[in-house]
Amino acid sequence: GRTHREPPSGPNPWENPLAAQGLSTRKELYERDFPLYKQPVEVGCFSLDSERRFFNDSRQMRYYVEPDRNPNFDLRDGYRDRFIKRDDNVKEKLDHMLQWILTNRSKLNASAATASSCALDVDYVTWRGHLTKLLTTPYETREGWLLAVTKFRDTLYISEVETEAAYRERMNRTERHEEMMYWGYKFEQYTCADDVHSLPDPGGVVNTNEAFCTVVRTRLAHHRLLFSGEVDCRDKDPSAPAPPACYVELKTSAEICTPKQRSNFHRFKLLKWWAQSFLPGVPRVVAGFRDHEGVVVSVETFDISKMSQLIKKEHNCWKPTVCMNFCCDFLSYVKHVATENNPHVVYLFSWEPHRDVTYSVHRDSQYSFLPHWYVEQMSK
Ligand code: 0WD
Ligand code: CA
Repeated sequence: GRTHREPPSGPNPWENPLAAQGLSTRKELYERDFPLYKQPVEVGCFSLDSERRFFNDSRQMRYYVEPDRNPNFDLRDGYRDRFIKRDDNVKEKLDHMLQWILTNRSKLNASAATASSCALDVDYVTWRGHLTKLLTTPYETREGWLLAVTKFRDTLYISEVETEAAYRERMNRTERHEEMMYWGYKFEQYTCADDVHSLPDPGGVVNTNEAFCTVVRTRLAHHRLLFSGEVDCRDKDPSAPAPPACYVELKTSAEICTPKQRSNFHRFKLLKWWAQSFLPGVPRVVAGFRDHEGVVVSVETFDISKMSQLIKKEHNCWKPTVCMNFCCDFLSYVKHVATENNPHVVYLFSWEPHRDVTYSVHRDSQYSFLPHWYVEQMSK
C-alpha cells in the first residue's frame, strides 16, 4: 500500500468514502536511498521527416561539430524567411511511438519468455518528456500536468493532455517568445551536420517537423519502462561509445551575469536538463549562452554525471534521489489505480503545484488516445 502518505489534512476523507486518495508530491517524503535505475538500452530509433512522416530508421540523425568557445552565432538569423514550424495544434499523442512498436514488435518480445504471446514485456510505454515532468514534479512550483493512462494487454500507456493553463499560455505567446523558441533550433543548426564528414549549414532552412528519436528500455525499481525521446545529435567520432552514450543534448540559455542568475540556473534549469538526459542515458549537454539579442556569447559542456555535484553548494537545491523516488512512487500509484485492461478507459492523473496528485476515470471519452489501428494490430 501507500507508505509515504501524510495523515489526511483538509477535507475529512471519511466524509466521501469514494473520493480518490491522492499521492503527495512533498519532497521530504522522497529523500530515501536512490532507487535502482538500470542503464538504459537503446532498442531502436525512428525519424520524422520535413513533413512529419515516420521512418523506422536513423535518416534524421545529425552529427555534433564542436563550435568555437565564443562563437557569436546569431540565433535570430532566418526566423522570418528560413523557418518552417511544426503545427503544435496537431496532438500526436503516442502515435509515433506506437507506430514504432508495431513495426518492431517481434524484436521487442523476442528475448522474453512471452515470445509467442502478443503482449509487450514492459509495464509502461510513454515519451521521455512525460517522465521528465514526473522527475521534476517535487520541485515544480509553476506548471501542473495532466497524464492520461490506459491499460491495454497489461501494459500501461501514459500520454500527456494539455492543461487549460498551458493551452492559454500557448495561445497568448508574445511575438518575442515565439522568436525565442526558434533560437534553440537555430543553435542546433549551427552545431549539427547531416553527415559524419560534412559541416553545419547555417544558411539552410530550420524545419521543426524533422526529428530523430531513440527508443530505450530500462527499469526503475520494479517498473519496466519503454520510452522514446528526441535526440539532437551524436558524437561523430567513429570510436565513440554506442548509443545512447554517444548522444549529445543541445540547449540554449540566457548568459549568466550575476550570482543570483547563476543560482537560479543551477536550481531550476540544470534540474530540467539533468532529468531529461539522465532518463535515456545521454551523458552530456552542450549549452550555448546567449545575450538578449540572441547572440551566443559562450559555449559550455555539462556532464550529466557531474551535475548533482556541481549544484551541491547551492542552498535549497534539488536532489536526484527525490526525483527518481517520486517517479517510482507515481508509477506504483498508477499501477494500483489503473487496473482494468480496456483501450477505451482512461485514468486521468492530474496535478497542480502545492497539491496532491489525484485521478478520475473516463470511459469512451475525449481522453481516449490508443488509436484503433494500434488496438486492432496488437489484438492479432
Ligand atoms: O508533450 C510532448 N512532449 C509531446 C511530445 C506530445 C506529443 C508528441 N511528442 C513527441 C513528438 O513526436 C517529438 O518528436 O515528442 C517528441 C519529443 O519527445 P520527448 O523527447 O519525449 O520530448 P521532450 O524531452 O519534452 O523534448 C525534447 C525535444 C525538445 O528539445 P528541448 O531541448 O527544447 O528540450 O523535442 C522537441 C524540442 O525540440 N519537442 C517537441 N517536439 C514535438 N512535439 C515537443 C512536442 N510536443 N515538445 C518538445
Ligand atoms: Ca535540445
